[in-house]
Amino acid sequence: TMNDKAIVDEEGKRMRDAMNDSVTLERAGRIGLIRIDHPPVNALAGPVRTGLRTAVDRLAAEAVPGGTAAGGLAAVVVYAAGRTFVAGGDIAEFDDPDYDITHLLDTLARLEGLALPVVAALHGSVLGGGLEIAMACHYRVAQAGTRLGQPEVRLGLLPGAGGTQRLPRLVGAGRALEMMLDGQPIGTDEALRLGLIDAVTDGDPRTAALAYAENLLAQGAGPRRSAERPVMVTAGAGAGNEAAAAATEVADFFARRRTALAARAAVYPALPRIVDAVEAGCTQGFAAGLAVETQAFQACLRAPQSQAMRALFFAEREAAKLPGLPADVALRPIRRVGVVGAGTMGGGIAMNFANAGIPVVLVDTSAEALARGLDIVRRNYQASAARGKLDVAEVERRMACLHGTLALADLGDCDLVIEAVFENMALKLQVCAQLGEVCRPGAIIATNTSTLDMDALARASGRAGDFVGMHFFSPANVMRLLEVVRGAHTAPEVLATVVRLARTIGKVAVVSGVCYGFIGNRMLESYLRESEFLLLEGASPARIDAAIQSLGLPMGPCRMLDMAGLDVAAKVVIEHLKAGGLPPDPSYRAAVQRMFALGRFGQKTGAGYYRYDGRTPLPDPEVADICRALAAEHGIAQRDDIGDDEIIERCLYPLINEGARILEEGIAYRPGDIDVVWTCGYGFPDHRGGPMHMADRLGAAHIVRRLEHYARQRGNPHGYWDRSALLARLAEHGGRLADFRGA
Ligand code: 3H9
Repeated sequence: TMNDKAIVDEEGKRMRDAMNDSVTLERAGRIGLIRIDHPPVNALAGPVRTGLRTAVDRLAAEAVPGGTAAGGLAAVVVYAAGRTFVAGGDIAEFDDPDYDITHLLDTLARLEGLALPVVAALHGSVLGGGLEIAMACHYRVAQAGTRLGQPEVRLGLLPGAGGTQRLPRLVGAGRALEMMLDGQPIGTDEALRLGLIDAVTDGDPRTAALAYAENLLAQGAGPRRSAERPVMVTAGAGAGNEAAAAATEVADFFARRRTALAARAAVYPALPRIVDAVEAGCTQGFAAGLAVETQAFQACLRAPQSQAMRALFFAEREAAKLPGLPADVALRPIRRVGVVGAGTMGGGIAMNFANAGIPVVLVDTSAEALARGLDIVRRNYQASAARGKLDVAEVERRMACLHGTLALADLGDCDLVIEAVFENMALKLQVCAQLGEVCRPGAIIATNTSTLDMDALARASGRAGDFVGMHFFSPANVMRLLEVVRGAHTAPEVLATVVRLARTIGKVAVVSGVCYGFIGNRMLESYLRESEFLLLEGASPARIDAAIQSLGLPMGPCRMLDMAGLDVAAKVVIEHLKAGGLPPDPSYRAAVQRMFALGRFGQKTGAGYYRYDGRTPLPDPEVADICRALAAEHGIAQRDDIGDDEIIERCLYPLINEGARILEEGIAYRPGDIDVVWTCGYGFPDHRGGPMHMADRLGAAHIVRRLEHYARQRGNPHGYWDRSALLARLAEHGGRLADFRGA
């Protein structure tokens, strides 16, 4: 790994010496610097790890406490080039079955073991392995605005480069556990308070760290090793309670943490392992704790949950990449946004932009509707403020971004206008035509429709090139997903602008082609179809929901529709029927339509698939009667042998099958996009990676066999069990959905 890129000054001293392309040794007087440069985020890829190792070896050889005129080094600074310090281990490498963390652990131990003070110069995102390097240094200086954390748990992992040992020794076991269990990074203010960093600088972190090191040398300060500190079990800073806690107290402390995690431990195995590693480090010392960490880290790397979560990490980032887009496409600036319709959806959409400081013009047809909409937004913000999540001044700042008006003409200076009026074709056609008139040339016009023909709306606007779908999910200010719908004529730069804007407002955008329900609701339809057939066949709502929830979804289909409103759900079915989109099957989604007819709208009317005591769903014997009557009407036999497996397979496999069709048809660009839709928009559990990832784990052959089984068992007059060509092909020839790229 060593090469000869040494730069030598007049006196023959090396000033820069490349270990490899990613790590360079520099010197500034008697201070040696390790510079990490591995774009985009300095992740700890192979070359960074080997470069670090060589650099630390070299520094060890040249270390001379106090330095010498001949060039011996007196202190070391570790810093990184580019937009951030090290953002963590290289997640892409974790799939390598030979990935081995022990060399890095050894390098960090030797870095920490240097006989010279070692100062980390931090900026950007000091995450995971990045924070672990920083903690192996003796002192830490961070640029204001730096984020520090151990987010491994979000990838189904635990810190694997000593984090479970050094973090508790720096900030106390209590806060360290919190940071590792929720994965949320902290800012420099808190890091300073906790003793995780020693100084904050507004300037260049390298310069500040050099000055800090000189200062240490002037004071005669030496190494200060995290590993040699005791673990404080009490909360608080390293400067906290120095009295050692009694053994029973310690045992109790960890037992309480374990109990609190018990419910989630089965699906997030990293959680209890974090507690194990910290406890071992606390009771048996650094080396023993590290051994527990290493073993747990390697086990988690191979666990299916982590593989799923890592795949999602990359899928979320890939979703923003638009295939076939010219590299030089110029995005349209979005400085001002218009929203038509101040209802729940419109208000929620407007909030996203106000949160990001983008001015919004909110239009409605009556002063009352407008006032009501703005009032709901204000109360929403005030509720956040009351929970301590928002500054009171920030409430006003955001409200000041919102300008209500009754005149569509006031949208003339907006760069993007989103219509969020009632889901009715005639109304939307009219609004889109008006927007085509009032919007300035070059403005983007978007519709929030979830079911209507977007291309017809685009034509109505007279500006199909400027037209795009922006399908927000309710509540629009909360849900992370934004389906961006690509119409037949949507201009590439319009699509790219909206996808980019989604990121600005904190959404994950997934592009969908035009079809009924787009990616998410189209797949949902087959899931709801089967759950309603199961109701007719005699499975209770509680039974169905429990089976689905056992997969890790927060709610089964019956609870979900009760919350969303069975009236809303039934109207969608009825409209679809009117538009000729349903199969000629009178039993198709008969349950939801009957509930609607009976005035059982769900939670809001106190009864739907369940009856409600406040918000608590209770089984309702009337529902069984209703389903029995419906089954008799439609000649469906009721059974009492419907098990969890059948419920799961019948609800999920048709959904997966529909996802495969969506790929074949080019509606979604990639399988990962579908997984992002389901995890960010529908609560599909991240530890299963989404329906397409889950399908690959089950295997296409298995799914196809089960679809064929149900086709035989249920009959297949309406093609409900027809296999998608893609799944059938994979079942026959092998291969994974994950490798599918483009029809
Ligand atoms: C870990 O550290 C385990 C250790 O304890 C033990 C082992 C050492 N690896 O998000 P962005 C790519 S586990 C590989 O769009 P941003 C990303 O895919 C890790 N690649 O930028 C994208 O690539 P592309 C713990 C990574 O500015 C590009 O960088 N660390 C990694 O919005 C830009 O990413 C984490 O979990 C990585 N670690 O946000 C941090 N990170 O351009 C994960 C990024 O080809 N990363 N990439 O699409 C993040 O949270 C964000 O990326 C970050 C920047 C906040 C850093």
